[in-house]
Amino acid sequence: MLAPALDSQFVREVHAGLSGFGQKTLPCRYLYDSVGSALFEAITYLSEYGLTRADARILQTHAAEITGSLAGPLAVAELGSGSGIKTRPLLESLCEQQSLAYYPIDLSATALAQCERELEPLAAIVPIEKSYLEGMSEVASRRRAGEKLLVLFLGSTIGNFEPDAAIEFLTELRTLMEPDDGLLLGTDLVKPMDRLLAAYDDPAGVTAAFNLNLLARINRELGADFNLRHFHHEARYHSEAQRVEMHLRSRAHQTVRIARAGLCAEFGAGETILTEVCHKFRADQIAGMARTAGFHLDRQWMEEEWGFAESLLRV
Ligand code: AVJ
Repeated sequence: MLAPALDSQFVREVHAGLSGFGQKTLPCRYLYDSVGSALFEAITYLSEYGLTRADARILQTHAAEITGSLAGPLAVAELGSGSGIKTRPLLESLCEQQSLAYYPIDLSATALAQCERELEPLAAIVPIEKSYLEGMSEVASRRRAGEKLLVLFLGSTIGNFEPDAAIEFLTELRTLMEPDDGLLLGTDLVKPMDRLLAAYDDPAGVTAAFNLNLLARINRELGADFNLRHFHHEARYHSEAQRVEMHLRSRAHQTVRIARAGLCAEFGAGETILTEVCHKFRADQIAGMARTAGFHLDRQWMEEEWGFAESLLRV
């Protein structure tokens, strides 16, 4: 039998999220183990999920303009490095003028390694295997005097935060930046409900597999006995809150044992676990969010076909 290991953060968060009354929930960052990251990568190729391609298209089309608005010696930090493919045009446009330091920050060593392979010759790559804010403190302590910093927060990951938490996060981030530094923030825009639901519940079931893998991961890492066939993926859109929610719905009343968390979690028939929230934005809301967090909106680029905005915020 596996001994409870309540000291690990994963164990603590699974325990907190699945015990007690009220909405059960699991933090969305645990979706991205190696299986989950591969499934997310597959999602980005689905015709129903245009977000990543829209993000990449803006960076591709406007790279010179984006980097041109930050003159002088520059270092680049990226929150959530991913595969690095999207970042390539920005680094290409920057490395023409200077030798460049690039700090990808990610909790996944696999993602960092992939991103290093993808971008190797373009910059001096310093991978940082930490959470976003811890990684950013490290970047702050490593940067050279007189060097400006461009922070990339792409892919609408900011949408995974509750609105208050997003402001809090951006405010924290700003305290780790210096005057004239830039933050390039990618945000998915509000669009018709049917398109959003198709994007988060694709007919091939890739998103369903991505979501269910979270339970498989808990089985693998925490010695749990989730039967994945007893849950199903559900995407909901709340138009007032402007957010998509991903849930895992229990098909029947059941009890699941999570050995390493020392927990037997009970699920009623139809009860759900909330696994991710993805807020969508109106273009005019981004400036307000930036201002509340102590940034100002310098420039904004739109992708109209899917509906995505890239905003350059300045400290
Ligand atoms: C990686 C956070 C941008 O919210 O759209 C994709 C994650 N979840 N399909 C998003 C995701 C389901 C994605 N982000």
